[in-house]
Amino acid sequence: MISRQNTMTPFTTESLEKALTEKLMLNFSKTPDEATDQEMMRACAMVIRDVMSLRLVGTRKRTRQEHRKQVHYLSMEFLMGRSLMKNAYNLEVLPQLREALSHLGFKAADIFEMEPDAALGNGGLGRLAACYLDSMATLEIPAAGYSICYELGLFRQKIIEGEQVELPDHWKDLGSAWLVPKPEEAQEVRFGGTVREFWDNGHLHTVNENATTVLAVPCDMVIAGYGTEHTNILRLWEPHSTKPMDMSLFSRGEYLKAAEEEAMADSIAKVLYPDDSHMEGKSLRLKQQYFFVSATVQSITMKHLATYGTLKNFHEKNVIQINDTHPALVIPELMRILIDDAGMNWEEAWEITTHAVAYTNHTVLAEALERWPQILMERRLPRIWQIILEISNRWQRRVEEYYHDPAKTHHMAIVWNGEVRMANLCVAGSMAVNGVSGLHSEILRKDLFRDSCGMEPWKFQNVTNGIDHRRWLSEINPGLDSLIRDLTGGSEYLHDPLVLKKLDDFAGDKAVLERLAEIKRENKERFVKHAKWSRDLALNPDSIFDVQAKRLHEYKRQLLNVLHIISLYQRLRDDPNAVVHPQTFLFGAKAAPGYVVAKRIIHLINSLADQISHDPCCKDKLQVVFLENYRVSLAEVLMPASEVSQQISTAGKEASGTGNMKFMINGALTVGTLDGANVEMHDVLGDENMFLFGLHADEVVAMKREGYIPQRIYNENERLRRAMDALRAGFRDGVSYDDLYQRLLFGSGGSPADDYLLLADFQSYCDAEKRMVEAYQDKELWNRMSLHNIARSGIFAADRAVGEYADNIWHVPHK
Ligand code: 26V
Repeated sequence: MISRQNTMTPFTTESLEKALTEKLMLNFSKTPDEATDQEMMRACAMVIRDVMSLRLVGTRKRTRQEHRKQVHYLSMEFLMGRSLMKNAYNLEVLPQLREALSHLGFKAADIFEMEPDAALGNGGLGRLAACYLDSMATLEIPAAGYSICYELGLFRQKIIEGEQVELPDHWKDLGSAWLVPKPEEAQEVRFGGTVREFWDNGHLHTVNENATTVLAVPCDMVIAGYGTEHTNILRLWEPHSTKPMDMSLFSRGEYLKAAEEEAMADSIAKVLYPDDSHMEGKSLRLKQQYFFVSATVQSITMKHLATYGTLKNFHEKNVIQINDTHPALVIPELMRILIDDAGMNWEEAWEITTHAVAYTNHTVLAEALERWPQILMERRLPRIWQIILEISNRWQRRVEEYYHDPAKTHHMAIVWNGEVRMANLCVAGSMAVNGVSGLHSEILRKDLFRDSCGMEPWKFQNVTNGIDHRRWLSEINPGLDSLIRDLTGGSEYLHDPLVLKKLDDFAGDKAVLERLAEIKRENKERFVKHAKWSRDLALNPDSIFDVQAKRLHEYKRQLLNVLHIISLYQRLRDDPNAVVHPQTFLFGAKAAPGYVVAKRIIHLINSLADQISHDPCCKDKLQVVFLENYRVSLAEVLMPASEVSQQISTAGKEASGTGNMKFMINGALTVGTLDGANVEMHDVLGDENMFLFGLHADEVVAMKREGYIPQRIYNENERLRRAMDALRAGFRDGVSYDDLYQRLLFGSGGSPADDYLLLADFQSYCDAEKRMVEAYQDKELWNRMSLHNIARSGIFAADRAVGEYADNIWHVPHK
């Protein structure tokens, strides 16, 4: 353990006012009176950034002087969201900033609202990376994140006539205030060309000739820890063309090459791939991966060489954590540098690589596992392909010698049938492989990687995901934060989230439970206002806020939620005078633009919302709302206002989930299956503090094995049948959802009938929802359950998760 550094508050309200005024003058030639909200937002970013930059110098110096081991976290995605409030919070100047802004005639909330989300990610995997950056800095681990500086972030979603329309997200126009370009640290990345080998002085040399070169320029985003001066960076690589612009002087060959390089540089970081569901062998995505991986490994090895003069101890001073297989090319790229540039032999290079790289798996869905066509690798990355093939051959020999079983050789193969299987490459080339929840890690050991685990069991670990509890509780839910401080005697929980457990002691304290209910009520009202202001939605704060917010994917089963709502609606139609507790079902979800079924489900939710809102029998009883453009900044107002959290994936499919944790820490109760981290939530909460339903993971497997026939359930369950029949008939907008009906009953597009077992879990789900509504009638019971949820959410803090990575995988000290 390292002792905590003393931090000095970098600003008083007065000094902050002065700094902001100066920034406005120097950068925009404006006084505070003349400046727009936008200019003020940028001035704030610059002032805060200056403090963090200064601290970065100190951190870097200490890391170098003390020869500390460094963590390099590689991810194609970092879903950062907004940074201004977060950074001010971490520097502990948020109150001063609010006050200074108010003195200068601005409203802090309006200024924060000006900042665009940096949406450089799709969903859970990208947001996890962002939360971990915060914890790594807070735990004083010398670390850096690496990714691509995409020109366009994840698309903006508009709903037009019920359907999703994707619009470009030009986040950099205003979001670049946080980026510091470092042209002097640029790296060259080579694509294509041919590999030539030659002997010199008894050594075999390999050179990549006639390659297309792209310059990678780092743009660094400074990451401040909370309550520490320790500061890290997120390094986003930006592609540039290497050739000078004077084309007229070039011979024809060079001219064409220059044009090609320019085109490549222009395209490579244009856009984040908005698909997190289906692997596609797109050449541009492979280029993106190699671009940021190669630039990163070159930059890390170069710095290591500058400090130590050798790469022989690289693995002792560096660890490279890869976020899913997307950065898997680090393995052959590091091998290339060690062999081709540093002159090592294969065995030595392999020893170093396999002691430097660690791999986290984030999905077991076959269609999302990366497999690249061999031909693409051969053409685009000829030297890397040679190295992958050699890794594959050596690995295969080891497997054959160990198992003598062709089935296992096949299962564990890296290059097979004209494809490169990236997950197997990662397992072979890493020192550690981890899943992201207990159940998921067990599935990796027993199923996806069973044979690798049989051969190298020591590699396989679990690190259950965690969330940045400072952002997802303290920063966004000030009411709850202050209750926690009152009950736990201070702000200790910010550094030690397990302190939240103390809240359990107040389970019998009516005043506390009532205060908790008031806080939720205020947050609901805040959300109602926000929805009115931003979308002109009219929500009823007296209703239960029942929320499913996550990417749209069939395995997450938004459609199961919809079927249940349809059935509630049908009951109201049958008996318009029924006394029911008013419920508002809120959905937030983006669908991958090419995922047709997911987009149909979004359309369905909107059709149903429209139907219900036009039916007088639902007034003040039932409402369905689709929240357009769900993103980090919307989640920040939604989570504190939520009462019910829908975590209803088919058991065995959701690796962990992290939204589940954000709802829990804000006091929402979960309706969920025993999947992903829900299992561990249930371990700490018990049956009495959540609403479990549905098949367990092993039962799902057994049911599929025995031949699952959804039609039987349809025929036997009248409630289900009526809800499903409504899909065929459609609603008042006249759109039929017969395609979804057919898909559930008979299968479609090559996928089997009801692949995600919605029908099998339908009744059990309805029962759980009923129990939930009953519990809601008993205010005291509900508030007590809510309190227990908050109290026991501490283990789902990212600080705990990052601490486990540091102890068990990275072997680096931390606070
Ligand atoms: C997958 C793919 C597959 C095809 C190529 C493009 C692409 C891009 C992103 C992804 C991400 C899929 C994996 C993922 O997001 N997993 C989620 O990771 C969360 C953090 O560990 C976890 O909580 C979720 O359960 C898991 O679905």
